[in-house]
Amino acid sequence: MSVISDELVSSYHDEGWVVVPDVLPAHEIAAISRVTDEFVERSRALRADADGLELAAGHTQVDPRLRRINAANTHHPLYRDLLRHPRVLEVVTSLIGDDVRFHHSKLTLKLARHGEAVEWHQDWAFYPHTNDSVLEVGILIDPVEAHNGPLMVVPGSHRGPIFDHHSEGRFCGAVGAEQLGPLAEQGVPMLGPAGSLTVHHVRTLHGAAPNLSGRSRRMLFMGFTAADAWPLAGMGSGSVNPGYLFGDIVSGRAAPVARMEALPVRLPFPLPDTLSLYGIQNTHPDRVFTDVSR
Ligand SMILES: O=C(O)CCC(=O)C(=O)O
Repeated sequence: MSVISDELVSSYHDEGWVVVPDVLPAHEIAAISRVTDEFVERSRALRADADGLELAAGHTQVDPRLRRINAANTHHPLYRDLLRHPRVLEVVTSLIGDDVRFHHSKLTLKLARHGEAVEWHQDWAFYPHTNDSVLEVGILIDPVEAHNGPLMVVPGSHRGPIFDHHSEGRFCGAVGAEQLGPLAEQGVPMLGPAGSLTVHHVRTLHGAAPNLSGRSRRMLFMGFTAADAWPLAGMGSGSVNPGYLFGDIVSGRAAPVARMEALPVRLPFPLPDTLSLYGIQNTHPDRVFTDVSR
């Protein structure tokens, strides 16, 4: 039986997001969970962000607050191997075709009681490509429920405009509350048991409230593009994953041509001087979420 049904494939194309249940078995999730716990243990020794490991405000040796592992695939073979996991790739190829390039990965921990919000944004604002056969997969390491800071999406927004992610001439990687208006209330949470996969389209508007519950919400995100989608400009085109222009084909074949589509594009210039999503978004004066850790 296929990992993703035809109904879910159609739903992804119509709505710009989908949750696929039962993709990874419990023993694989348990192994990912153990490795992730080891990173939290290791972070106790850190006083500041280091080597792609990002710490949240209030981090101490006693109360470690590792919030993100950037370029997770470079940090552990288990994370790396998930890029080519046959069941993950079956989902991805069903949605963007057989020829696929890996774009980036990151693990967000959203630990119990202090997991930070992520402001509403479209990934396309960070890294527009020649076409939008580009998506982000999230592996649920923990069950994601209504109260542990689920990622929310605005259905159908992948067919709409690209919002302005700037304020006062700075790229802030976030859409302000005033610009969002009622859309900020139209987010649908992507919920599911551990081992499920969330998928959102690169143009889908998404964001996440802080995790104020007693349960962590750890997710490993991986971005993939059709092999003929080439980056126009922006973040992640070299700084996050220097090899990806020339390699990282995880399914099928490399495409020596770019497929061009007439799509709305806003460029993330001037590029911010930090790669931290939280750091960039914190510069927006009109944020939607109130975050206890800020
Ligand atoms: O961790 C989350 O809830 C969202 C992360 C996200 O949207 C991003 O890093 O672009």
